Amino acid sequence: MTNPLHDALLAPLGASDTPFLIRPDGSAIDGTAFYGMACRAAGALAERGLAPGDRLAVQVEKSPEALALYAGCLIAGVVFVPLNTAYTTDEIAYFLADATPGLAICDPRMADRIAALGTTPVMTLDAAGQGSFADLAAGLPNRIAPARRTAQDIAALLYTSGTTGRSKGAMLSHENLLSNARALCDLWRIDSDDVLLHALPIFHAHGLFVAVNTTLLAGARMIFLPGFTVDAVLQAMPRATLMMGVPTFYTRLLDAPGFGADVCAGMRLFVSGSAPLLAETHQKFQQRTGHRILERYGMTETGMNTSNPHDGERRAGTVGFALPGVEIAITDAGGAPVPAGEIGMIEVRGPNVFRGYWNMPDKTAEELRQNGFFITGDLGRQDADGYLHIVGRSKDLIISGGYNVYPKEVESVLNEASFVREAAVFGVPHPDFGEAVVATLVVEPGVPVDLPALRHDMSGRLARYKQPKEILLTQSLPRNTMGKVQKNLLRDRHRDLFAAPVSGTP
Ligand code: MCA
Ligand code: AMP
Repeated sequence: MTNPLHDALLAPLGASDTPFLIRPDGSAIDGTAFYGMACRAAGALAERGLAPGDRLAVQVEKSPEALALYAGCLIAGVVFVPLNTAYTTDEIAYFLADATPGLAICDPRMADRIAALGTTPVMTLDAAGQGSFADLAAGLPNRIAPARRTAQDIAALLYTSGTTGRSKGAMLSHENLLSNARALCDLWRIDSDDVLLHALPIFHAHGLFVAVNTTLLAGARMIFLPGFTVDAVLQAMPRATLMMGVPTFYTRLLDAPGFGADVCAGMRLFVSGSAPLLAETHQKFQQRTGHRILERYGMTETGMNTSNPHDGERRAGTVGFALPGVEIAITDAGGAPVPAGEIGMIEVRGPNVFRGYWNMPDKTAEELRQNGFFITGDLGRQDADGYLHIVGRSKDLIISGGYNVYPKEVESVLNEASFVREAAVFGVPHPDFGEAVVATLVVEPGVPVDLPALRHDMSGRLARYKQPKEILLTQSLPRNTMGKVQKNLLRDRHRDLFAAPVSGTP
């Protein structure tokens, strides 16, 4: 192989005249046309001086052209660095300084602000696939020789939020991505007859690698929606066979009166992940549609680790078994395996485990053991039949609608307000997002409280989904004898803040 991901995922498209991407209006882009778009993108990166191993930062709306940027990077050997479209300029500044990309491609609305950072040359691509990058690519050849890459070369750098508030770039190799796509195609029986209903964002591992790489490897096709809306998904579902989503997708569908077995008649598989799927949602979904959602478990650093079976029992409230080739260990504080059935830290080893954090050897050493096991920060246990149950997290993390929020990052921004003596950020149950971000502030005596100003400040600095859905004021925070804020008590105290009837109740 000269370039593992190109050869396995993209080269077959170059000779395919069947549809690959289907737009919401039903118009299609066939394999050859998409391969041409990817080659032109690769050519444009070379024109801009990017060489194999250089990074490309991308913050653009979802579109076929945006996906062609990813494919173009694979062809050019350029490391793809996708960024959430919700990130503010402040957040982007950090990623550009850390990844030092040779080019940033962004929506025209962000271009001036990103250019003003002065760190990175900027080109544009809008939601319709237009912009200065598209103009440059348009005139270039439909074919280009793929750059030589080895299985260990880095294909993508994906940022995950860090417990200390600083995001970490997970380096993912060709082998990481390809081995995971192979395991999933096999396990979920994805083949060229499949039509994936793609409504996830393509700047995270779920929508990009789990969904797109498996579709490419299987020679399948995708109905490519710009985002998730219940109406668009209901409209497209009768033409699809497979959907992957976060739990919020499924609870929102269950809330839609038009959703039921009829719409799902052509579907063969629904997959859920990125956040816990309530057993209740699993059961309601089965009652309403006859389908048992297949839940799986993964991380940015590892891709997918475990999955419920395609053919055997899909057990609600569990994430199934280790993928073929992947090992799971449940360990105690010292890293030794706990007795069978007991709760411990979930550790993962296999060809899916990333190459380390970009520029952060110390963080890598903390989380990736010498023996190859990655310490996930998730707590779990295996039941008597071997199904893995995720029972909690040792990391202080909130997962809201499938997006990760590290409280520390939000607390740092809140603590800067003059009237805030101390902030504590935690997650509480939310009927739509699973968990919602809540902040409790201890107020500085004598300083006037100005919540609108605080919210305004946050909106320039933190992506919308990280901003607290509720801000509460308090006299003091509960602490343990060591002086540490007891977030579990705060969570318990405020767990009914967003209480509402469970989604999907008939
Ligand atoms: C939007 N908002 C959110 C979220 N999304 N707030 C909290 N959590 C969120 N996830 C904000 C909006 O800015 C808006 O704020 C308000 O909430 C309502 O927005 P709404 O229109 O309802 O949101 P939406 O645009 O419909 O988005 C909801 C969504 C989206 C479709 C669930 O969040 C989504 O696509 N999530 C998928 C995330 C994902 O792909 N995760 C995979 C990570 P306001 O009203 O104040 O303006 S990869 C991963 O975790 C690993 C590898 C794995 O295992 O998969
Ligand atoms: P990320 O850092 O965005 O890749 O998020 C990874 C985290 O999402 C994992 O460490 C888990 O805490 C969580 N996660 C992913 N899938 C599931 C699942 N099926 N059930 C519970 N948590 C999950």
